[in-house]
Amino acid sequence: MTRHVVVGTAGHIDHGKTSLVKALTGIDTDRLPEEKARGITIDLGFAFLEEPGGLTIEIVDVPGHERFVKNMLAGVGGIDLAMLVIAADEGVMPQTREHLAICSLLRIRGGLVALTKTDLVEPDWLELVRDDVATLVRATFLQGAPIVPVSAKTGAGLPELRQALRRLAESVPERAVDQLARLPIDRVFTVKGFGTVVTGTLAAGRLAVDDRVEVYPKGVEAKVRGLQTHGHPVAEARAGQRTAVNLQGVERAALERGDVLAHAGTLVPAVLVDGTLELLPDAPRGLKTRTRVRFHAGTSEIMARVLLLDRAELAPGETVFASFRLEAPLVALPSDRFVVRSYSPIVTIGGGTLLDVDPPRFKRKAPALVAHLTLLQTGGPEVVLEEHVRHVGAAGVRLAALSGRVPFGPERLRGLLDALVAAGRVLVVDRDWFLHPESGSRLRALVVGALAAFHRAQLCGEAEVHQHGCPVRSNDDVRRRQVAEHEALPMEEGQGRAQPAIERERPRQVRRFADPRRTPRAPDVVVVFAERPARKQLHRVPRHPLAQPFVHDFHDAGVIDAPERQDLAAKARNGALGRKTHGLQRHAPSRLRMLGSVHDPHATSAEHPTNPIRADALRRRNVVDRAAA
Ligand SMILES: Nc1nc2c(ncn2[C@@H]2O[C@H](COP(=O)(O)OP(=O)(O)OP(=O)(O)O)[C@@H](O)[C@H]2O)c(=O)[nH]1
Ligand SMILES: [Mg+2]
Repeated sequence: MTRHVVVGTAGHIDHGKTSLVKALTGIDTDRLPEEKARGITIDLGFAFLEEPGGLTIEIVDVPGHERFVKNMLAGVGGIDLAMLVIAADEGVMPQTREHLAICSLLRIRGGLVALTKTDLVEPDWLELVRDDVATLVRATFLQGAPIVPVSAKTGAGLPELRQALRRLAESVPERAVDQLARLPIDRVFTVKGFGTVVTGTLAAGRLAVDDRVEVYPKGVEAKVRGLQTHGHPVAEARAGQRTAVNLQGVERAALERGDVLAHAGTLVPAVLVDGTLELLPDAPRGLKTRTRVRFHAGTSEIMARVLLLDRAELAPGETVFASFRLEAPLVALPSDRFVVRSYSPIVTIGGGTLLDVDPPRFKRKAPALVAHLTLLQTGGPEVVLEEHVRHVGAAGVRLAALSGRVPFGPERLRGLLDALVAAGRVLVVDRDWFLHPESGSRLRALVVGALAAFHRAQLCGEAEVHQHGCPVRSNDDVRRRQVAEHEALPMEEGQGRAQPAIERERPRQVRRFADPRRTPRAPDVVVVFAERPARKQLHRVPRHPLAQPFVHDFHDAGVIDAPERQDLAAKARNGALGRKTHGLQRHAPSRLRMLGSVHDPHATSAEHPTNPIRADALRRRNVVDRAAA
């Protein structure tokens, strides 16, 4: 059995972190010529210790200089344990505190303090510093942790330090390999004859040679040509391992630190994330809503605006729910920790836990959002999952979209979904498309309403119909009969899903939910009508399976699901698609008409800025909303 535990150094500049790592492992982690010349660490360095019993202690050496805290953050994002290095002659200094605060915010589970340079001080001075350190770490994750006096120069205390590290490492629970594989990239370079190589600590899951991978958020796909750990080729890398990945089919220039390597199509880049936010008790001032901050998660640093959900200002020491509007896409999963630094001066002010990544857009002040986040924060896995499905409303959610938004791996997700479906708490629309039962019944009523209104309008006069560009029906009797039958028909039990009776006259509601001019937000479902020549086209359009009964009744109406279009919109936002492929634009408007769009009144998602079906666009394309006409 092999195990990998990652230890990160932390501490003020020149306190002897790099020297200590070298004394422990024999590896000089300062690689850059500039680091050698200046005698300081600028960027991350990596070393390792091999212990008996298959335990490998991976060490990430970070810079102590206050200007390079950004690099330090990229290094400690993936560590299990912290080794806080404090020089005995200088004692506690500013970055000692800042690094300790960062490790606390990241919820590093444990570690130790190495009191270095003991060769420079008298024993009674050492005792004073020891007391100081004990005070410093009181009420932090290092309270009661070993404080080990060492000297990198004389080697005194090194065996004790190594033993303490091993003991701590053995107590670290193993990382989950059944979760989505994720490698936050910390270095990118090229190797002659091999091409592009990225390195990082594999945060979760496993990665194997020949895997199809994707570099997020850029959406660059590649193949794993080779894997190395500690300079040795391996067939598979597991969570916790320092891993170098040789990628086939991607240019070095396309990648950078902060990107995330994972299997293709598994993660969701987000420009909006929700979570908890705690402001450090010693933050210089309160944090006002809409303040611009630096948001650090994994190896990435992204500018963001904080939106406090239930107040205008957060006082030091307080914790709230907050949203972050990011200026570049973030690739993270719920339950990831993050750190927030102020824009200027650049100091660490707080951090928190992600609860929802890429959430459906809410009316921002809705208390529903706080209730939703509370559920995500406190609920068990089943509750969290049901909440995600319920929360998207009538649009439903695809498995692929879910897997990037929940903190459990794909197999667990499948199992939980199966259990929820069996318990009737989630409906399967399609094999991998899910809907909450509450939304299901609302949706059915709304679609029936929109279609019934349309067909009623069809009967009200050929002239008007013609004027609005709808096809003239040759056989009114047939239509009338169809409509009458449809309206009289109590819906049958279809494939295990209860069908409610048809909604009768609800003109106001139909108008409200079907008129895109009044509801600029993206519809949850679009009801379309296909002229005969477009029938084939309609079949190629993803159609909402819940619409099947109506399609059978009317032969010519179908329902396009909005999630498909929103996926496309999301891709377009990330530059992966041209504008032309946006939803309905692909289909000749003269052949495929939108006759209604259905908004779920209970869904809390608010206006969708990338909604491709805007009222003016509809008018320009002469697509008439018949249900509203
Ligand atoms: N006497 C003595 N000097 C030490 C010891 N450890 C480190 N030093 C010296 O302290 C200086 C700084 O050591 P580094 O290991 O580079 O310190 P660092 O914490 O890595 O510094 P940054 O990475 O720049 O934050 C060097 O000149 C080392 O030789 C020690 O145990 N005893
Ligand atoms: Mg150093």
